[in-house]
Amino acid sequence: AQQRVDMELGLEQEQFVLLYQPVVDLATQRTTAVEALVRWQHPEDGLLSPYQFIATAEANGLIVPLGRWVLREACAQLARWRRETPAAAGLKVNVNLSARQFQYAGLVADVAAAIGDAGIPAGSLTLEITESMLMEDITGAIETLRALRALGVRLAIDDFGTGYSSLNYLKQLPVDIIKIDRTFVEQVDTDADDVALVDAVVALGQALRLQTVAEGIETEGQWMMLRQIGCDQGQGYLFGRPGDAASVPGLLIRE
Ligand code: G
Ligand code: G
Ligand code: MN
Ligand code: NA
Repeated sequence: AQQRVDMELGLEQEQFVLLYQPVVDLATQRTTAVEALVRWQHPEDGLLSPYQFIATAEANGLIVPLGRWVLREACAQLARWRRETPAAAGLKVNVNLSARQFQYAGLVADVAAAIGDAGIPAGSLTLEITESMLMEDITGAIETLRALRALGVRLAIDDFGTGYSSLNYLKQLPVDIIKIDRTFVEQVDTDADDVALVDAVVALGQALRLQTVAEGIETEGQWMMLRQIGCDQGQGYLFGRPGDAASVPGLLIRE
């Protein structure tokens, strides 16, 4: 209960911040997108990770206003980069949605307003959802995904491989991107089973015309293997840790 009051105050007083982690093209190492990752600069407890407050926000309902803030701030920040940095012209921004936010009836209107108010192209926003969020109510989920896609935003399945989506469902899902969970990437340079698994997911992505993104790349060896497998893009400490908004133009100019 205390965290709810704190969180409402935190939203009012703008205590939440977004960090941005680069998503790179695995062939060229160019940054194509950044994933927005929320933190709470708590007045007493310091910088809190989403693991310390997202579940509570889901439970007490504040995830909807918090998620709306994340969405609006990420879109507004992309607009700032686009105004200030010529190299940001094609940059995309990824925003994570939570389960309750995905089920919220006002989501599509919130997304439309965030894009419209920021004045960014709809195609420069990618929404990340997890398999488990989709599987709870597949018919309703497909409807929401269609409505979001009709706005022109792109959709990614996050943490792919850790949930329980059947191939039959995957085929029906109107999504654009599969993000391969980092548990499969961890040993992809040393474990033949993981190579086979990632290879199969990339082939699946190609068959369904979805882009593939590998998460959690920390070593050159993992990068090289993923490139060889044909994975399109990647994200991880090797390419960049989550950093503040001011760190992003440097990622674009580095090329
Ligand atoms: O950034 P970090 O690795 O600490 O993120 C931890 C978890 O929190 C990840 O699963 C990530 O997807 C999730 N997360 C980060 N930012 C957001 C956000 O803005 N909204 C939601 N729903 N989840 C987020
Ligand atoms: O669930 P989601 O994929 O959105 O989670 C993103 C989380 O993964 C963020 O909290 C981010 O800090 C973390 N992350 C990003 N890159 C790496 C990495 O290379 N290694 C590890 N261990 N975590 C990472
Ligand atoms: Mn994510
Ligand atoms: Na993920």
